[in-house]
Amino acid sequence: MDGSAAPSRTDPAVARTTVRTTCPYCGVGCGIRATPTGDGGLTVAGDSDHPANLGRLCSKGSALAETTDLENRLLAPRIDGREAGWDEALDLVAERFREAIDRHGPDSVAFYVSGQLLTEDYYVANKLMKGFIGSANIDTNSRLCMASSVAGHRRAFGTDTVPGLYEDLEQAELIVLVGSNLAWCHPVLFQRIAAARKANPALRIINIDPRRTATSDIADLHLAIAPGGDVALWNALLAHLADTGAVNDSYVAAHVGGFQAALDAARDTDPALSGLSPEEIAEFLALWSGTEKVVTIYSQGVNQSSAGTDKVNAILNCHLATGRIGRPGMGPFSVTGQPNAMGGREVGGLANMLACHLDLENAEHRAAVRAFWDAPAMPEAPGLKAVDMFRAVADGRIKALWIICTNPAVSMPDADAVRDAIAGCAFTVVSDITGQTDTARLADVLLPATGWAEKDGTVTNSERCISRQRGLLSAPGQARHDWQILADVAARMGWAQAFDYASPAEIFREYAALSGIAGQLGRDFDISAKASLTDAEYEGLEPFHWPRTASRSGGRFFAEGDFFTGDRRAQMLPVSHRPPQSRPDAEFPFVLNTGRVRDHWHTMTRTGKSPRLSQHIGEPFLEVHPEDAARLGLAPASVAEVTSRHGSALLRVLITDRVRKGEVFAPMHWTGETAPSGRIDALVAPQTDPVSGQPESKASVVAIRPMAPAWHGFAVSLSRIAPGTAYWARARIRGGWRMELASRSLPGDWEAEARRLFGLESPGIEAVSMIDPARGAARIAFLEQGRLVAALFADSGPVGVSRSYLAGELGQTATAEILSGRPGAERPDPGATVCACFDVGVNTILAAIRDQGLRSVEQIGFALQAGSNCGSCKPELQALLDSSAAAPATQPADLPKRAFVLP
Ligand SMILES: Nc1nc2c(c(=O)[nH]1)N[C@H]1C(S)=C(S)[C@@H](COP(=O)(O)OP(=O)(O)OC[C@H]3O[C@@H](n4cnc5c(=O)[nH]c(N)nc54)[C@H](O)[C@@H]3O)O[C@H]1N2
Ligand SMILES: Nc1nc2c(c(=O)[nH]1)N[C@H]1C(S)=C(S)[C@@H](COP(=O)(O)OP(=O)(O)OC[C@H]3O[C@@H](n4cnc5c(=O)[nH]c(N)nc54)[C@H](O)[C@@H]3O)O[C@H]1N2
Ligand code: SF4
Ligand SMILES: [Mo]
Repeated sequence: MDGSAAPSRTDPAVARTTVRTTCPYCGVGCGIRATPTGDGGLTVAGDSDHPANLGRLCSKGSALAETTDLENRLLAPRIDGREAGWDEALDLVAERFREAIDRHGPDSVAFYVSGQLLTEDYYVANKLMKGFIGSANIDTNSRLCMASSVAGHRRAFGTDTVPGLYEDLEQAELIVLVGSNLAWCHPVLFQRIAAARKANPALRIINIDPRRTATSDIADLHLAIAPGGDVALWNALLAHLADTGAVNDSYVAAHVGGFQAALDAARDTDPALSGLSPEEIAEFLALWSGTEKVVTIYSQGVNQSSAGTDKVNAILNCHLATGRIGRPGMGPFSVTGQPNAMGGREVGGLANMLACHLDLENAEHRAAVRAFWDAPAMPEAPGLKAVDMFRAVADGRIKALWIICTNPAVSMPDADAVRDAIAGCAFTVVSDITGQTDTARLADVLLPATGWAEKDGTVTNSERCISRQRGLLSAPGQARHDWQILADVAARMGWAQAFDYASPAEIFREYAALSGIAGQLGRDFDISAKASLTDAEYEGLEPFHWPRTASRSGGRFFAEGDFFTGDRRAQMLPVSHRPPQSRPDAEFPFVLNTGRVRDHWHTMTRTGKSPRLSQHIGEPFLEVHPEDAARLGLAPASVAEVTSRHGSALLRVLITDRVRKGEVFAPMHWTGETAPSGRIDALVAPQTDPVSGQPESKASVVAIRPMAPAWHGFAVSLSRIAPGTAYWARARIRGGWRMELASRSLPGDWEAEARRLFGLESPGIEAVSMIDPARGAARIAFLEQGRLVAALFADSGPVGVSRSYLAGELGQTATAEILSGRPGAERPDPGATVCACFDVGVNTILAAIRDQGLRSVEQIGFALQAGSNCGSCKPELQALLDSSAAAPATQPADLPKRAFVLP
């Protein structure tokens, strides 16, 4: 248990001036105006001058101020768990890497980095590994994220170019969202689409996703495709385009190769393999082929597949065949996940790339980069891709591993095996902002990095827009910038001169200069116009789209062809349907799909600190179709035990027809820190796409059965506890934590059990309780001088108390009705939070819809404020309106939280 107060920081040196910076979460890349409050905190608002968001922010961006305090922060280097000075830690890292390289060669070491690094950090890491250590064993979590899009772009365009711009969404007549839950994962882009639809009611929206999501709710057509069915659908489209004369013959003749082979492969594909009905397919084909201005947005439902690269090319084929690319309102649009996923691709963070979109396997490119860096060594073959890298760690080929800004013990497929591999590695270094992650806990050396509000550099968003991130709080404790840490290690390994950077501006200039050479070699990524920025100009750098050269400023690509292939033609690829690698069978009959929720970011090291963001969904869950649930004997809000060939998990059951029969969905966010039995990647198979090496995170096979615990529980506590029950999940609330529990054994003495759980052995803490041993139920509140310090509600089935009421009572003088677990009759129960910004609960919204006759999201905003700030909850508000209209008997929309808020 850990009840100690977080250290605080004051920043008297920082004037309270507003700083323009960029959101550190998703690839939309929203501009933010942040203002230090002088006491170590800050306030944030959307930057109305930033082209990505024009002032909008989503719930996560809006709540950034709740994530920058020093609770959980790593403030000093650690060696084997003890605090150490920087010199000792850096000497040790350099020595152990040098030793491994001398004894076993450069390929015995590896870096695993992240699309959340700034471009300058990333550039230095890549330069150190590829140019100086002389290995290509640097890979990044973008392998789990964007690798299939990168590979698909390179096969079709000759380079990794996103052709279009966000403004295409406003100009399109049809937007197709493939494997993208944009409403929750790129909320500001989703809001731009919602606004575009308002301005142009003719705009049509199609969503292709096996699940019905918040994004599907805006769609005119939701196609619940079979997992991995995408190539079959897009091949059907290509054949239809050819059959109906919709091919742009002159564009194809002038700029595209491979048309006939691609068409032949398409005609050979059975459209039924998409899992869609002939009527659904026909509607899609007619809309797509009949609408010139079409943008196809795609994301992880496409990339995270063992056929990911083929899915990407199947989509690109249709845009190339129609010439619908690089012109206003049309084009394929791969949206990036992380804030600098795109920048990482540009600096060559992947094991098979060099910097500035130059190719590692191209001798001319290699020689150019080597000369520019004056590099002593340069690998000629690609390094290990993420899944293979951790296999090499497991079998001892990698002797020294440096993990920076990512949490692979949680986020890699086969996560238990990855965790064991890291634990068993001869020498592991982890750079993070916190030491409290599943990965950091395994490090031999832990290095404290500065975080978002403290560091300076650039990021590139989904539309090739490069923006500045600017520090506005001082570095806490001894934390240092990632680029500095890397450069310091490089210097200690003997390369001081090549890594003698004084500032991110200096790194950026070097990078921009290298991009000029890339431009001369015929690459797309050229920002050489920025190579001689002064420090002051870098400080004031406005967001800009690449390329930036003497002759070109931003804009779209490929309207006039001019691809980056040898003959300047795009390539259409012959692709065929391949189902996911694991097929359900008698032992593992269900397909497990995984993804994200609205208010959490990956492994929650930041969003998990925010009470606001932790209220929307407080625990890991499993979406199960009602017929499957009935067959499996899974009750609503019970706990399911899910197993695969690789591991197991316990998850809260959410019964919903939003998933297809035989398929289940679970979020990726929970970890050893927040719900140890909810680590979903423990179940995910480490199978990959043969071209991109990207793991198939969306289609593993699993078995499911009820957990049947001895008791279920809900608890609130002022101090942070790890209950140790078979199932537990912990979420931040104001002033403390709330927990969901399930245990396999019934305690002999409930009060003693609860005291142990909360660490409240002191007799000075009074317990009031209601215990029903026959039913296996107990309600116990602990009071210190009348103030509620903790409470446990246990029952034989899922516990029906008001979570929001109990969370609000924590730390307050306890009232008589505290053991009832809900507010007295005079105070209505707001229910689970829907609007995080104004903390408006589902019951409040439903009551207002019913009692005030509200008909629209705007009316709800007017009446309750809900949805009127960031707007991220608007799809859920609409769903509540729809469900109220359909079933006036207060049966709300089937949102995950409904499983946890029992009537
Ligand atoms: N709130 C929030 N936003 C985020 C993030 C976050 O952690 N939280 N992370 C960011 C990052 S790094 C990324 S990469 C993006 C990811 O953004 P998205 O890709 O939009 O999000 P996911 O939920 O991973 O997956 C999208 C959808 O793919 C569907 N899908 C699964 N299998 C298939 C299939 O075979 N075909 C099709 N067509 N669809 C399928 C899933 O049902 C799911 O709804 O989000 C970014 N934004
Ligand atoms: N099953 C399943 N698994 C998935 C996915 C899925 O859809 N399903 N999605 C995959 C995708 S697309 C992605 S992108 C990955 C994401 O997975 P991860 O990258 O592992 O997740 P994060 O929680 O974002 O990890 C970032 C880490 O960096 C730390 N950090 C934050 N800022 C800084 C900084 O400035 N410097 C340093 N050094 N550290 C910092 C954070 O504290 C955190 O520990 O997950 C992948 N895994
Ligand atoms: S959409 Fe939200 S998470 Fe993404 S960049 Fe904008 S504010 Fe940040
Ligand atoms: Mo991602």
